[in-house]
Amino acid sequence: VPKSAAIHSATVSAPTNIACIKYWGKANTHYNTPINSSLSVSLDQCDLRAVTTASASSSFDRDRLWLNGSEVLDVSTSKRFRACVDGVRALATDKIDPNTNQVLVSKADWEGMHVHIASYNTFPTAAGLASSAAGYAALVAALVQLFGAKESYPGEFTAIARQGSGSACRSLYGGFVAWRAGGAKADWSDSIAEQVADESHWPEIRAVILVVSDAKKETSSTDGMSTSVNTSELLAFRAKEVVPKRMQIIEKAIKAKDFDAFGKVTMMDSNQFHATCLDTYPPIFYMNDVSRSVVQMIHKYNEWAGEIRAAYTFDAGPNAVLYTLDKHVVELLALVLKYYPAKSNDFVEEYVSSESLAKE
Ligand code: 2P0
Repeated sequence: VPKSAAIHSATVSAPTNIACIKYWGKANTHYNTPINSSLSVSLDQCDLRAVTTASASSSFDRDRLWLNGSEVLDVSTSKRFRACVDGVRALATDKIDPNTNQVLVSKADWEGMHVHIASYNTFPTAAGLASSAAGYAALVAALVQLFGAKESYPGEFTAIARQGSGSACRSLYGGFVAWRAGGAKADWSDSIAEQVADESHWPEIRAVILVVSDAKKETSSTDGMSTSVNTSELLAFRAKEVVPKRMQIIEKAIKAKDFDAFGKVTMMDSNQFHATCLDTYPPIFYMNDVSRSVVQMIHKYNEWAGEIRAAYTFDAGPNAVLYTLDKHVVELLALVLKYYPAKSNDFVEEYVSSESLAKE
């Protein structure tokens, strides 16, 4: 292969993440920065990932992207895609042959190449399971490897991923990850993700995902949060008065492995996020009757146990993510399977009219 036609490739995967303290609302739409900090768990032990191959060659005539095998047309003008490709390429370094120490591809060579990106999700796209988070994180991580990119300050790659999709910045790290809202700097370079504790810190924690529906959501997060920022006074109060306190509570709970405190603040923050959706005008409904029955079930379970053994959280869709500890996972799954035995909505009525859970 002549040097000019060589194709350089890197394949990387990134996990989805589920927020315990939610991001909802943009402070700056150009830099895609949030009105409040947020905190999530990266689901890096399970198969909810985006797997992305990034290739570059001077033989490519334009930038192209394939998602789950289908080409996304006109991607090269997409603002989010450009921010990621151009952002990482600006940090490219020379590719050196380790044996001869010769420069195989210089930084200037990278600048002259187009990219081809192929990405696969191992889970339903746009069903409120944070597919864009994994997707943009994998895109940035694959480009970093392809271009041998180096950060000029810690967290710079997360600031690039954030411009693809806000929540994507948190998927670049494993374990428990905070996205600091930032805003002290004019270019928002302080709006970055930081690992609060790594994936080995609290190995007993488990996430159970109840897929209530894998249909595409009706209101995109970007549109929904824009309407919320413009109309919900509760959202403004939440961002300023509530979330800063909750960030402190949850970081302390994670460091101390205090599931009771972690679970309580996670459930309260999910509820407040959905309350701000209801407070949006016109209102946005992401949770449905099945979602609400899961909330009731978890509260009954914790009441019966006399402690918090499971915590629910819901994103921009009806699916429930339950956090629990490994010692309770069998009990929790037995409960879930009892009340949600089949692909039917019949159980909702049965559950709501039933007072028997506590006895069982
Ligand atoms: C979160 N969500 O913190 C919250 C909870 C949904 C509910 O981040 O416009 O897809 O691409 O920055 O990141 C969804 O918003 O929005 C989200 P953009 P994103 O996980």
